[in-house]
Amino acid sequence: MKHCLLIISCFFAASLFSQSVTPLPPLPSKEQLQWHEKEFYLFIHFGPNTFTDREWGLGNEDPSVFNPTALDCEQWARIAKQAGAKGIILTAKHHDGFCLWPSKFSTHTVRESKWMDGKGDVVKSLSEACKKTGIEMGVYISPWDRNHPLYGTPEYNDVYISTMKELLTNYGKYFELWWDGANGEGPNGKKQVYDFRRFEDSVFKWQPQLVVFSDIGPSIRWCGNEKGIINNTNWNLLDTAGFKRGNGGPPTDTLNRGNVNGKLWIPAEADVSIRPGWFYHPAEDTKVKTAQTLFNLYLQSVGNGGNLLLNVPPDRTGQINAADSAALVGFGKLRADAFKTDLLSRSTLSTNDKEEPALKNLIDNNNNTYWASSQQENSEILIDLPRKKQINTLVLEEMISLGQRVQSFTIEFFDGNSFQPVYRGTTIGRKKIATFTKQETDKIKITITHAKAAPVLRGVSAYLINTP
Ligand code: FUL
Repeated sequence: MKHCLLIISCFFAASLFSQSVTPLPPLPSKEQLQWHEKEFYLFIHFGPNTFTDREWGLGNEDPSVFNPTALDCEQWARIAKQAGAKGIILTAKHHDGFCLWPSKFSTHTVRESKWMDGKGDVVKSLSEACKKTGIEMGVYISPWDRNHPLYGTPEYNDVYISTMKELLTNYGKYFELWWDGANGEGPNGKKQVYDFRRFEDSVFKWQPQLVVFSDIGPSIRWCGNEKGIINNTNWNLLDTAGFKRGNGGPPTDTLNRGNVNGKLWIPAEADVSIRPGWFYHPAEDTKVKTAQTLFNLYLQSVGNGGNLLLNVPPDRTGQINAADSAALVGFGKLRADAFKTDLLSRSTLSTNDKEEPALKNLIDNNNNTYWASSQQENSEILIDLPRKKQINTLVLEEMISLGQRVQSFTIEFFDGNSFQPVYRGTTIGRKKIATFTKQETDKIKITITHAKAAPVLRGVSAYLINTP
């Protein structure tokens, strides 16, 4: 028995560690790797704009306009969980400066509102709800503040740091901090010169595990549009030298694709709203994106190796509207159904490279195991299915902890006589969901035609998904 256990553990150790690979920098941090695995989470835009029907509040709104009649953060968290979202990022402070917690550094907060007689705290309620539901929380803290009297002066940078400290040291850990690039005028008509270097040093001091979003990172980047679409070619790498957040940022096309030889690991996040606006507007109740539209956005964001940040703005009751929650839950079900049955299980794998036992790691459903090719170009993976299957989707994953490598690949299906191309792709990264016209086959050939270094993949799977 002891002998048997030893053999089993050697076997696992062998498949886990048999191939030693030299990492190809730049590499993701531990926190970035954890972030990549989240794939999809919600954005919540909520505040005075919810009640005034605006997108950008002016900052001079009477705080009493903020008065949700039945705020229920547990409902947000429950729906998020049901839809398979891994967390919620809340606009704790949007451009109007209104703080959804009773900040000591502002006089424009929930404390000054009529909601719960000024005793409420949305940040606290959401952090409790997320803990209870088992999802993570993040915060959006707008640097642009149209209310604060010091905005536009060097002192405002201190105020902004104190505000962030208050949020980051009183409510537990967040997975993500969101810095918006917008930089308009404050109440005194002046724009702020932000001290982002100090902001960065400060936030990592209080919460070292944070991933920080802005147009150019430091941890994750904007994908260059607010449509939820990341380019088919998507490098997790970016060059930021000489660029600023907001107007001084890299071209949006660069943000959408990354830089093939970028010096820093700064992957793309796709932010998009389930409605036309970011905040709730009653007139948009009939314009909520359908579950199928959301699924297509998932294919174009997560399926291109990035993450999807989907905004779902609560209505004036303080709850997610029925139309939005139905679409969200439908979206969750579409994903679960689409990727339930991997059609490659029990297949036999071979390669034109060395006949590696590690090849089976590609279909072992284990994110920690991988197969490393020894050749940089034209590495082939041949998959023999036990019988013919109809397939219209292949999911490929690189072992990104060792760097992003693949530059181009093809997928071919055997039609009885020869292999015929069904898909030509460029990058893979953390995940590539390659979709194509449904075809039947029992042999698939994947060729990694070009890579920056010999490719290292952690998974391949195949599906027949419902397409509209
Ligand atoms: C933009 C903001 O100006 C919008 O109001 C919204 O918050 C969006 C997510 O980011 O830059």
